[in-house]
Amino acid sequence: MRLILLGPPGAGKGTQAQRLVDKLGIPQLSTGDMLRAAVKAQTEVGRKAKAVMEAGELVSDDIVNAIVSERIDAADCQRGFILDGYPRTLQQADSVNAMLAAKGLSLDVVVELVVDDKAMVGRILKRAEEARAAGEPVRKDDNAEVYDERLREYYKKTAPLIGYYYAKDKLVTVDGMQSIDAVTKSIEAVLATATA
Ligand code: B4P
Repeated sequence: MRLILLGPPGAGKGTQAQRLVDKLGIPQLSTGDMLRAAVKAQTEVGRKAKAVMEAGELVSDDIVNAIVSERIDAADCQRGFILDGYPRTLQQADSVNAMLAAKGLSLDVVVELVVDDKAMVGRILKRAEEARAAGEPVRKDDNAEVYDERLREYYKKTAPLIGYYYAKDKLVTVDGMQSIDAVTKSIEAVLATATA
C-alpha cells in the first residue's frame, strides 16, 4: 500500500500516520520529521531548512524530493509506505509519480483530512503548551504567528493537490475534526473501500 495523507498544518497527518504504521505494517515517511532530524544533526540540508521551517515556509522542492527519493529506496519501503506531509507542492507530486513510475509502481490512495483550519491553531498551541509543561523542546513553528504563515503556504502551494488527486481518481476524504480514535477508524474504513 502506497498512501498519502494530505491536509493543512495540524490536521493530524503525523498523528494518524503513526497509528497506521502498526495496522498496515508499512513505515511512516514524514518529511517534517526528516527535516527536523536534519536540523538537529546540523547537516547541510538541516542548515538550509532551519530558517525556512522556523518562518513557516516550505523547504525547497529539490531538497525535499531528494530526501524522499533516497528514503523510498530503503528495504523497509518495498512493501509500501505512508507519506506524511509529502507531497506539498505540485512539483513534489510530479516528482513522487516519477520516482514510483521508475520502479513500475503507482500510488494507491490519497487521504485528505478535512478540518476547520481556523481551529487547527488551537491544536498547535496545545502541543506547544504540553511540551513546555513536560520540559520538552517546543517546535519553533508551533506558535500562532508562524501558524498563520504555514496556513498561507498551505493554501498557496498545497491545496491545489486536492484537485490534482481528485482528477486522478485517487482522492478520498475523512472528517479530521473527530476524535483521534474516530479519525483512525474512518481512515481504516475508507482504505478498506478504496483498496477493495
Ligand atoms: P509537518 O511536520 O508535516 O507538520 P504539520 O503539517 O504542521 O502537522 P500534522 O498535520 O502532521 O499535524 P499533527 O499530527 O502533528 O511540517 C512542518 C514543517 O516542515 C512545514 O511547515 C515545512 O516547513 C516543512 N516541511 C515538511 N514537509 C515538507 C515538504 N514536503 N515540502 C516542503 N517543506 C516541508 O497534529 C498536530 C497536533 O494536533 C498534535 O498535537 C496532535 O496531538 C493534535 N491532534 C491531531 N489530531 C487531532 C484530533 N483529531 N483531535 C484533537 N487533536 C488532534
